[in-house]
Amino acid sequence: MKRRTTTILATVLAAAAASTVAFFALPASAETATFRVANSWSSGYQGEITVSNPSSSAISTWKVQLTLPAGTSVTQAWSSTLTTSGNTYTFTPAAWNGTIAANSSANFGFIVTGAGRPTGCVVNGQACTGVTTPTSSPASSPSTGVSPSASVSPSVSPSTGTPPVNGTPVGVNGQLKVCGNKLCNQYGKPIQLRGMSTHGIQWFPACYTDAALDALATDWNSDLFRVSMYVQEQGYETDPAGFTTRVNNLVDEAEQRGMYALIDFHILTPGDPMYNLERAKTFFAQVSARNAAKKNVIYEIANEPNGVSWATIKNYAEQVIPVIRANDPDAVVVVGTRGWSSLGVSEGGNSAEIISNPVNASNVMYTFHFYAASHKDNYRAEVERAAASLPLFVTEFGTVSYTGDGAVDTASSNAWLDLLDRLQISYANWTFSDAGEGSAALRPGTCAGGSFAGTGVLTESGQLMRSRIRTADNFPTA
Ligand code: IDC
Repeated sequence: MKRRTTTILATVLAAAAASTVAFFALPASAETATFRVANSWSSGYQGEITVSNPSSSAISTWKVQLTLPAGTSVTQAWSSTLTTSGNTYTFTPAAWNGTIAANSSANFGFIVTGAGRPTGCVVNGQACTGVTTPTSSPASSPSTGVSPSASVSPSVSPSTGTPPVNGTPVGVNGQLKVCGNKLCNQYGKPIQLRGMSTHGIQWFPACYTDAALDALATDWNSDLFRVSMYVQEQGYETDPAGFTTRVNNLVDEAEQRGMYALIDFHILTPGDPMYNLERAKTFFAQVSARNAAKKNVIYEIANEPNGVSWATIKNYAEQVIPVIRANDPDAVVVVGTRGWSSLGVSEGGNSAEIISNPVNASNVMYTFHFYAASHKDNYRAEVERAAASLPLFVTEFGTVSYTGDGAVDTASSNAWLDLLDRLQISYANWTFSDAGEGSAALRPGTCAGGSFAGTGVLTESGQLMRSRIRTADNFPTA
């Protein structure tokens, strides 16, 4: 799955060595645009353009026009709006990156089908002229004398991945794969991952520090860390680049500790995943390109669809999954289900609609969520039935009511966890946070206090979950 990172020149410099980058320099004090290949695969590549403003005054907008050779086309773009006319691809700013301050830059990315590199580039109406400079010091001046300061954006460089830490969940299990109705490890043996979910990362940044992740990995023995990136409610839609970076950083934090990271695109209201389809494509193109080399990433493409049919969810999944697969062909993808990921039960349905009409993709699992004080025997019976036919992943559950608050229902929680253990269904508990609600594992004020280990910081829910999660995994290795 690991792809070589290449930075390749456009235009006449296409044959240059992979360690060069093109600066399409304009006259001094005008904008420049830098093209690079952020990632590539057999059928295409991910391109990235940085528009730089080396002048001492802000520019109010930009437009980049690329020409591609026949047989090569741009199929999607992010952080910009794409229009296509013949083989000319015009990129204009997204809502937030039109203005470029003095000595600053804007960045956008796109997916290309076909191998051809751009044969022409125009920035704000002026032809680009390529000048080479070594990538080893991308901020150094090219020979034209136009300062390319801030001309290479760090945002979409693929991460090479950290070697798995011996004896950790990722170190033992390696790259995961769906086999039959189970989640299997690198030895093809079924395993169960047990861990915790963040609360909304927009609200609780102090809960996801190094010390917090250390406690999860070494005190809780957590196998899994779910990163809940809300899309609405002050989440991703307000700052796509910023949230993408935060998610990537948390993926790295989990990897360094040998934990799997479940990247949760936390749609909730509105419940129709199609409302966020373009955002999902943009987000997953970026995180899958950046994290393709890693073994610890699992993608959860829609937290809780609600008020929509299974056909709509399936349609969404079949548009988002190829975006991930283009970059990271072997990663496990988890698909939300109807009725707040209840397999349809909370909206009067059941798993039969999925079993008879599954997502047209391999290596996928289906989401089931429950809140133990609200969802009991009839939901457990449905999970047991569904698990005979579908690979299930409990990417979120609470020990309390579906509001996320109220008292812990210990009997129902234990009945659920016993069932999940028996069926080897992986789970993440809502939430590893100090929110003032019954589902939070940490007492209010814990995160500001900065120490996370032990039972003294835990709520009743936290104590129950830590005791369930920290028991030995005994992952099979042969
Ligand atoms: C809840 C949070 C709460 C927040 C609310 C709205 O616990 O603090 O105000 O979301 O953002 C889910 C959702 C999850 C909910 C959780 C509890 O996936 O976002 O979190 N829940 O209500 N589905 C069922 C329950």
